[in-house]
Amino acid sequence: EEVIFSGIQPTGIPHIGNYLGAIKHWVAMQEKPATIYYSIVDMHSVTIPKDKSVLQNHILDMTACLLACGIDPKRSVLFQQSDVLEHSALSWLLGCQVPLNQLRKLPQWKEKTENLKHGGYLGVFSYPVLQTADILLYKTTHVPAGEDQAVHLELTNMVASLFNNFYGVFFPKVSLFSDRASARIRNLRDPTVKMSKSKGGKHTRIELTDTDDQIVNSVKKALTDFTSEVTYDPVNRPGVANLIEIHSGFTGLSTDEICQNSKQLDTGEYKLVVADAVIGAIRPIRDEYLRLRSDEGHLKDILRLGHEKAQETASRNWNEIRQLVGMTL
Ligand code: AQP
Repeated sequence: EEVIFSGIQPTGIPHIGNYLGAIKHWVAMQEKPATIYYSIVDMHSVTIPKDKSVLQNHILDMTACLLACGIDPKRSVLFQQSDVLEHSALSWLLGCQVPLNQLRKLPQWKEKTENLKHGGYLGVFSYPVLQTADILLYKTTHVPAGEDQAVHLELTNMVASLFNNFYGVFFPKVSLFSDRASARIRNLRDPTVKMSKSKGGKHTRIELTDTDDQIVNSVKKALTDFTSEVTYDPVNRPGVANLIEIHSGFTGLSTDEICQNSKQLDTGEYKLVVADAVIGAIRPIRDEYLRLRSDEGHLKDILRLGHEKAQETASRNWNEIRQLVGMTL
């Protein structure tokens, strides 16, 4: 049986990178005959602590956004990670078999600790282990996520086989489902880094709730280069390639088709075509978000229902894991 799991941090309104790299596929996967879990991973988001009300609002924002994008709570179990304590329990157990050198190698850790005198935080260091537990707790077989997650999935499979080898086969092999073309949308002002919810200022990203004007403005300000033709060359023209990938993600056109169709345009004119495609796709999401966000009671009900369903599987699997390990008498 196919089990799909993926998570997103409540660290702000999701941007078009989150949408094209992950959420779009989450929605599409609901057509499959699979059991599906989508988690708002608040435990991960507290690796960078924030005010209490900020986190609360971000959780509700994310819930409303995911529903507005088409996550259907009847098809998918949509839940808040910290509601299910077994994530932390399994994380501990798996962490006991994770070699530190594997974690030290991960790009995430290197980036976030570079300038810290005290050497960095334990939560940031071990968060890939918690992520591994998130996935394995539901005996997941497929994870739809951006390409940046490939190294973490490798770790997940490594940890799963360490466990399986020692305690007996329990966890299945996990595959990453990632769409190459839109797997890594870049920061609009600096196409050498990825678009991010919490890093980078104004006009570096397009959020799913941006107004039409904000979208046009951000696309117009996107960093390109001094060549006026529209060509797809991610190595030498990363800014233009990023716009083409965004355009492709929202229209389904291939990068070749886009370049063919844009032969008469310079990059300035092409930006307006891209902005139009983004606006067309985002407007209904934004409208639905605003409608849903005004009813917090409804959002909380959906998370409560998701918790009940996720908890059922989590409790059952955790119990079996405890038996395998010898923790039940
Ligand atoms: N730029 C991106 N392009 C494609 N996919 C992306 N994802 C993130 N950024 C891009 C995918 O979105 C999903 C959710 O990500 P997350 O919330 O767990 O955290 P993140 O990867 O750290 O994303 P952000 O937007 O950069 O958040 P912050 O700023 O909080 O760190 C994942 O599937 C990810 O692959």
